[in-house]
Amino acid sequence: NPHLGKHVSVIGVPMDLGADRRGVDMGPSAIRCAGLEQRLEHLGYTVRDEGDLIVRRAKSYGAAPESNLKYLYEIVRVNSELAEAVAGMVDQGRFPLVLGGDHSIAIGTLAGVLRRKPSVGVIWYDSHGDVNTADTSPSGNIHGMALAAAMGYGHPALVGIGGGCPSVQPEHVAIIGARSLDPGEQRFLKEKGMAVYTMHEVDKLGIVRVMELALERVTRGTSGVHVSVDLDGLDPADAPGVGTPVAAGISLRESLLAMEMLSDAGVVTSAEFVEVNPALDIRNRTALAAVELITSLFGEKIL
Ligand code: B3U
Ligand code: MN
Ligand code: MN
Repeated sequence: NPHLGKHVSVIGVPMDLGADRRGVDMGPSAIRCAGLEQRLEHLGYTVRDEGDLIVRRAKSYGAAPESNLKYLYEIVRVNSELAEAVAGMVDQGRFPLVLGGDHSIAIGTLAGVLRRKPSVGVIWYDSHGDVNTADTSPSGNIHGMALAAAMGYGHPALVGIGGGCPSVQPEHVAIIGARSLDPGEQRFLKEKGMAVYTMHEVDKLGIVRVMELALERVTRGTSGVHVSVDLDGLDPADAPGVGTPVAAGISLRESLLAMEMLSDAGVVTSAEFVEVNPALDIRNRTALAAVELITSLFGEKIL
């Protein structure tokens, strides 16, 4: 195994404020319960579980009276801690593997990564675009704004997470699996000329061609690639335990192949797996799918 001896740091972020729906805070626990650490160790990695960050999940925390953003300040506080933790892992030469929690934690993960790798590429595997801002969001839920914030757009408190770190550049991003985009998001994605591989492209070109194109996009002019997997990118038949399931998604088989192609490319430097909601799941199926995706991303081969 070419990965033998490599060091992985796992950190859980039991965040549900960005989705404003309970249950997704149990995601890190469910993914650990599905055997993550043992599976990675079996692949030859040295795994350090850094535990979970603390999320103060009381209604009274983190309200932002002057904006429509739900729980803004607590989300900013946790993401700032996450950014510190992730930057520290990169400094120590450890691979940051972040377990969500809702997708708002990508702001902190990317802020931490960007501080050390200012030109990182991003694979955003999701049924949504997550490029709303306070002005376009239909819900006020910050998990639908995470990619925009990481790119420097949105509320200054979100954009400022990580203390003035660089932003993700639009040409360094590939969104894969999109099938639910709000009008403001459609405008944003067109305006910025972003690479969006919707289900139309996945079905028409096939996942292999889509991943080739996406890899080309995220590796040109970048150093390293961050892989952000929202489990709702998968079809709800394979990943039922998510807060906002969207029908007609990417199958688990296609998704495993996508992860294997990312692994084979040898460019991935950090990853996160988010939106697993055990309260909505069927016998931990979605967390088990997440673990299969992770081991594929980390180079597992059947033969
Ligand atoms: N685009 C909608 C819905 C949504 C985004 N991400 C999730 N749901 N998981 C919004 O609220 O921004
Ligand atoms: Mn998402
Ligand atoms: Mn999503």
